[in-house]
This record gives sequence, C-alpha cells and structure tokens, in this order.
Amino acid sequence: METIVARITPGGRSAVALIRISGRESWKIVRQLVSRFPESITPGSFFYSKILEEGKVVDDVVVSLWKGPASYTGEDVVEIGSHGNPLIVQKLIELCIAAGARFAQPGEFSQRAFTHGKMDLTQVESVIDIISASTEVALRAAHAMREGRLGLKIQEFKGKLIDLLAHLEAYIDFPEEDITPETGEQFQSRVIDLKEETDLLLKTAPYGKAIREGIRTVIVGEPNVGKSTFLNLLLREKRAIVSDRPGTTRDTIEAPYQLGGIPLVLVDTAGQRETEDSIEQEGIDRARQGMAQADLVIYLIDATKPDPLRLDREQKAGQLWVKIGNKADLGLNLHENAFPFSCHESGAVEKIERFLTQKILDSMPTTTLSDFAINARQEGALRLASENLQRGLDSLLQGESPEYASIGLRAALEAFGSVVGLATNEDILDSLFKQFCIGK
Ligand SMILES: Nc1nc2c(ncn2[C@@H]2O[C@H](COP(=O)(O)OP(=O)(O)OP(=O)(O)O)[C@@H](O)[C@H]2O)c(=O)[nH]1
Ligand SMILES: [Mg+2]
Repeated sequence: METIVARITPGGRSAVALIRISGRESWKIVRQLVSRFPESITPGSFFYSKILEEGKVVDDVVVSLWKGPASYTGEDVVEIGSHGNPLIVQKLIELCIAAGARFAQPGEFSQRAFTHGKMDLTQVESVIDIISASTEVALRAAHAMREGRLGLKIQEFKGKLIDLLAHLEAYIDFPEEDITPETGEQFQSRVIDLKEETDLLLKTAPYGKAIREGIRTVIVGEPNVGKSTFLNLLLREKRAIVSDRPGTTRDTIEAPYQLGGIPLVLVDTAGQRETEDSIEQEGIDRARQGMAQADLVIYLIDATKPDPLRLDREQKAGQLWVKIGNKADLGLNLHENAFPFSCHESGAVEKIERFLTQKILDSMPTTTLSDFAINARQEGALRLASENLQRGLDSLLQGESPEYASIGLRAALEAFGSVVGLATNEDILDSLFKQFCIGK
C-alpha cells in the first residue's frame, strides 16, 4: 500500500497544525525532511527538529512516530506538529509528496485501520460520531461504539448463527457421517432467540437517530393556546412573537435546543383554524407539513375548555405525541386527557423539561439504551438479518428441506457480517471442521 499524507487538524490558522503520514515509507520520508533524526527512538515517542528545504528552514516541528501494527492505521505512522499556518502545512505536505507519499483520500486513514483489522466498521463509524456529536449523551454512545460494544454483540450473534449453520450444513453435506441434526424444536428456539435479540438491537434505531440528528419536535395547536410562549420558555429567550391576538405566528420558526443531553430541533407553527387570509393559510399548511414530518409532536391545547381540533387523530406511526393543556392557571377542564401546565407558573420550565424528558425516555427501549444506538446503515443490515432469520425459521416450521433454511440463515449471517464488515465463509468452515472433524 502506498504511503499517504494529509493534514488532520482543521484548515486555517491555529497555534499548531498536525499532518499525518501513514505507510511503509513514512519513517523514511520524514528522515529525509528533518534536520536531525535521533539514532535511537522508540515507537510512540516524539522528538523536536527543524524541517529543511534546500538547507532553508520551513518550520520547527515536533515529530511523533509509531510502528505498525501499534498505530491508528495499523501501519508505520508519523505525525508532524508544525505551526498552524496554511503555507507551512502546504509546504510540508508537498515535501512529503516529493519524497514519495501521496495525498490521502477522505477517510483513508480510518479505512486503513479497518483493512488492517484495527477497527471493525461500527468502530470506523463511531469515529465520525465522536467527531460530530453535539451533546454529551451522543458522545457517550459514540464512545461505547468506539469501544466495540456493538461489534462484540454482532460477533456474538455471528458465533451463534455459525454454530447453527454448522449443524445444519453438516447434516446436509455429510449425511453418511451419521450426524444427528439438531433441526428440531431446540434448533428452532435458538433461531427464535437470535431473532429476538436482533430485534432488540433494532429497537435502538430511533434512539440512535435522535442523538445523531436531533429529535424534530413540532409544536402545534389552535391559535392563541401559547405555542410561541412555550417555545420561548424552553429556549429561555424571546425568539417568537407572542401576542393575545390569535393568528400571530405565520412562518414556522426553528431553533436547536437540548433536553437532558438529547438534541432537539424545536419548531413553532401557525395556529390551526379556518381562515380567509391566504398568508395565514400558507402558515397553517406549513404547520401541517411540519407535523407530518415530526418525530415528536407537542400538541398544545387550552386547558380550560374542550379541545375542538382533536389533532392527535393524525398521529403517524413512529411519532411520539405529547398533549399538554396550557393555561391551567386559568382553570382546568378535567375531561381532557392532557398534562396540565401553565407557561406562567413558577418553575414552569423545569417542570415541563422533566415531563418531556420522561416521555422521550419512556418511548425508547431503556434496557439497551445506554449501550447501543445503531445508525441507519446498521439498522438496514440488522433488519435484513432479522428478516432472513425469519425466512429460515419459516422454512423449518413448514418442514421444508434443510437446504432452504440454510439459505435464509446464511443470508442472515452475511447481513450480520456486513454490520461489522467482515467476511464470513471461512468462519463457517472453521467451526464446521472443529466440531465434526469432517475429512478425518
Ligand atoms: N394565563 C396564561 N396565558 C398564557 C399562557 N401561555 C401563553 N399565554 C398567553 O396567551 C397569549 C397567546 O400566546 P402565544 O404564545 O402568542 O400563542 P400561540 O399559540 O403562539 O398563538 P398563534 O401564534 O396565534 O397561533 C399571549 O397573550 C400569552 O401571554 C399561560 O400558561 N397562561
Ligand atoms: Mg405563535
């Protein structure tokens, strides 16, 4: 593999900038550039030097060295810390390229780490999550994935499935070996267990989406129920115009907001009512579009009277709806099944934040919550695995020949493999030989 080089700190000016060189030639390349290279240097340590071009100083730098496989990429790696001037960084990269390196593609260092078995795919993805996490909760989940917890779980699933396949395929391929196939009830229940475990992981997908992308939270209701007041209360600023005139808000108003470490995007909307005003109508239409696309809908009603709208009949699958009876300070209509609340009561913001946090947590699978938060790609692969486990199971239940069940289970195995990005066929063979000593 070619030796690659790139800047690994952001562009622009800064106190220090780092460039990374990875590949077999990396130490040799740096040796050519520095004014002095220590005779004995242990991997993982660093030294101070000048970088020279035709005898002239380009910059004074700190050089850190690692020997593969004990490095980020698994290859020999050098990092050069220079002053954070784009001209210097550009020059250093040019010198490295002139000495035999090539400019790295986006993500290529992590790709090499994956190729060299330093990380599985879930860990590669977690690197991106760690960099982009905007809340502590998201960061914690990303670190859990970086530690390989999801990867380990998938390996565990694969191990179980390989074991099942080994039984099944030994039975198919070597009937004369007199192997009793474990394809009866016990076999089926093991497939069912595995599918259930997979489905449990799949349930963490909404949580994963929430912490990565934020929960799209749309505030809807009649005019004048206090939607904009509610938005301002949570944001702790007078973001939207509030007035006692119904129909104040027209445009949707979006604002990022954090709730107990979970990122939300709050959207205030125009109140829903019949109107002749075409501009207000446009606002109402936008509100309805927003409502359809929401993950969480905060449905505000007037606590003092019955709800004339019944918007909650429009709840979509996968959406969480929270019904809040605002203005409870003015009275309470006990027939409405809504959380009594007043934007004007003391401690209002703490009270509503506690309530919303609880609602959101309740809507998510708490058992796996802190450990796993799968992303969309992982969700797709796990869904495929789950479907194929079901196919295999159906085939067994219908008493079809074991070849058919094997097709489903193999497809599931491949899908599990694609979560972590590893090939599987060798694994099956290994396990098969170990357990049955075929070819003795
Ligand atoms: N008493 C009382 N008044 C409130 C409460 N919340 C909001 N209000 C008042 O209700 C009126 C309407 O508030 P807004 O926040 O503008 O209502 P809205 O739902 O955004 O109205 P539109 O934008 O017209 O749809 C304002 O006069 C607020 O001060 C509350 O909890 N109690
Ligand atoms: Mg408003």
